[in-house]
Amino acid sequence: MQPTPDAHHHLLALGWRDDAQTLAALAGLAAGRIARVSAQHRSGYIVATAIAREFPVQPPAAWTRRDCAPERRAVVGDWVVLEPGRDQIVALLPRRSLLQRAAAGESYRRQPIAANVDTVFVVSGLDLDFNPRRIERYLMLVRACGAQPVLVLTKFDRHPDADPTAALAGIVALGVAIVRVNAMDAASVAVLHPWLRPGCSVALVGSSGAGKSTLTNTLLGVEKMKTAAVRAHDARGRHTTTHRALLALPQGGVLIDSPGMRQLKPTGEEDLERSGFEDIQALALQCRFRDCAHGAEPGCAVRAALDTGALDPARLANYRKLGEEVAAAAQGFASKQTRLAPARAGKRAPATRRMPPGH
Ligand SMILES: Nc1nc2c(ncn2[C@@H]2O[C@H](COP(=O)(O)OP(=O)(O)OP(=O)(O)O)[C@@H](O)[C@H]2O)c(=O)[nH]1
Ligand SMILES: [Mg+2]
Ligand SMILES: [Zn+2]
Repeated sequence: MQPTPDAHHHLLALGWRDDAQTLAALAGLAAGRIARVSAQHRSGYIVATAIAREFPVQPPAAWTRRDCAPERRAVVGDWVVLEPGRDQIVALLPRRSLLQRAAAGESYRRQPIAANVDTVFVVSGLDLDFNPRRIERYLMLVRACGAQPVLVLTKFDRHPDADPTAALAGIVALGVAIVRVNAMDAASVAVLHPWLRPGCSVALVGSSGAGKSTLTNTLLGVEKMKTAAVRAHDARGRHTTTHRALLALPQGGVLIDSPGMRQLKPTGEEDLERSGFEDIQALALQCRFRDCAHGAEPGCAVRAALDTGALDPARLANYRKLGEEVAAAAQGFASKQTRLAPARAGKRAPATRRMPPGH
């Protein structure tokens, strides 16, 4: 069964995609039973459907169990199926992408950030927030989920002479779109409209104070999200946004605003071949020895690029550091799986009524 044209139109406004997978999921379901998660709270979710504005719903009991993997629960951006006539989620629809990081600490837990996003705006101020190494880290996580990264550099009005192309040479070479904007000015942020067409979902990530909510409000045309000035001496934000929120834009497309991130750890699932360091990988292929460690070996193309200034040593160091973090995380998750496996097969963890933290 296809949704009625009107319901279909509303689903599109919520970012619905007519690919074969989602259409198959729709088969036999009334449009009112398909909902998109727009917010997550301790006590449950807020969803929107094609026929109703936002309302709260409860997760299935299975999601509230302690041993339920975080990626099996819905996050903002997920499409879910509701039980007819009840404010209850019964199922999670297949995702086309899941942006995630590892939770802070040594627990090796994945922390989903947003589901079904096509594009991620990596938002960074051109002020003291600007940090190419952190931007590289964001790019790696965005590319790992298959979404397209766009680097949005805010506060261009305050730093009109800032030209980050040299500092971001490696990223520029990858063909990642980089835009400089005044996030408070609608004309300036209009450059982002191509990524915000109907059916497109865009998540905003970046440190606190980068201007994610300011940008969200300007694109929405209303002051929906709270914003706050950054600290004068170091341009740090005050963690003004505390919950992720999915907002439908008047011209189509949806935005997911999120709290500023303090720490961005890889999950171990990142593909280093596609992590945004292809320039270094291409150089390494030209080294005389296939297992070149780019140390004292003769014929090392990576070292030659460092010598001519074509490659920034800080970028190379970050590539190595991130590679080590990905490997350590992959190992950590794997050994946790082996530790958990016998326990899982045995008795079930007790059910808890509250949603565990994860937003
Ligand atoms: N002049 C200027 N100010 C900006 C720009 N973008 C953001 N700001 C200001 O920067 C401050 C922080 O902006 P927010 O939008 O609250 O930042 P955020 O990224 O949402 O921060 P968190 O919610 O804490 O993660 C506010 O005072 C904004 O007015 C910009 O492009 N130009
Ligand atoms: Mg904010
Ligand atoms: Zn080498």
